[in-house]
Amino acid sequence: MTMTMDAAKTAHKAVQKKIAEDARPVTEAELQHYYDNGWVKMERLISPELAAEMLALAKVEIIEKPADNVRSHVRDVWHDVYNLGRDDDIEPFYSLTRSPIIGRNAQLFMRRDVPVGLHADMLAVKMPKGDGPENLTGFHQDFPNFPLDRAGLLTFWVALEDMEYEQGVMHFQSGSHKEGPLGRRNLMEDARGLLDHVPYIEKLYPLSPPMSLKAGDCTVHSSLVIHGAPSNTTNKPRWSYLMSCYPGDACWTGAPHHIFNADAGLTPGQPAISPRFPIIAQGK
Ligand SMILES: O=C(O)CCC(=O)C(=O)O
Repeated sequence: MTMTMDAAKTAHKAVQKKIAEDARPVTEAELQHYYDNGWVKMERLISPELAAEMLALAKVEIIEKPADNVRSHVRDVWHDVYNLGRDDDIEPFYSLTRSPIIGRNAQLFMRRDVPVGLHADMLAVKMPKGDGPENLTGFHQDFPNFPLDRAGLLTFWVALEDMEYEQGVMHFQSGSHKEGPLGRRNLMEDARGLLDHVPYIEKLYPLSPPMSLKAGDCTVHSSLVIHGAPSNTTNKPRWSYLMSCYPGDACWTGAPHHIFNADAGLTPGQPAISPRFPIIAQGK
């Protein structure tokens, strides 16, 4: 039986209340770490229980449903499923992607009180060695892949299950966000990726130490920090869920793009606000 619109709204409200009590605000120390390094680890952004609920649904998406090449892809580096929360109304993804706590955290990371838009969410699962896409994510910046005129875009990368570095937890050239945009590289290109083009970076900005994460922990990274992830060399999948946000004062440059474009109702030179991208924090 299909849910009526009212029933769906009531169901979303209940989950929103649960998430309001579950997700936590960023601390001052975490903000400072992010400003200094371009990334930060936040322990227990969400509870292990909420992460477990999401993991159960992620397993259905990745293991039981075929990749359909529209929102789900088997690539070299992972098996992904796009926009479960943004577009598919699937709880608790729907309410987490719209959580005012996540929105305010993003605004504080962006360092200005502008509206925050959610342009994508995604499961990105590196499979166990020998059992699907497990390859490393080459070093890259995200910013050069977006046709937006200013910085601020960032990603929350949430562990849905405890994971060791060897499963493919992300790493960062700490502080490299201060260099600005360094060029567009394909993240599946090769191990060193962008680093081969800017070798001085490694001398100036150290690679973050190998991290392990507990279910519900996350890393947050700026679109300007150089980052990547090792391949999964273990026999367990890397169950990660990503939410990417952009600053609502950023204008679409008009360059062709699969997310920010005229189909989303955007106009070149105007703020990239569209009904397609939920606004998860209001400007002040
Ligand atoms: O999950 C990964 O391996 C990399 C993710 C990434 O590059 C990103 O979120 O920008």
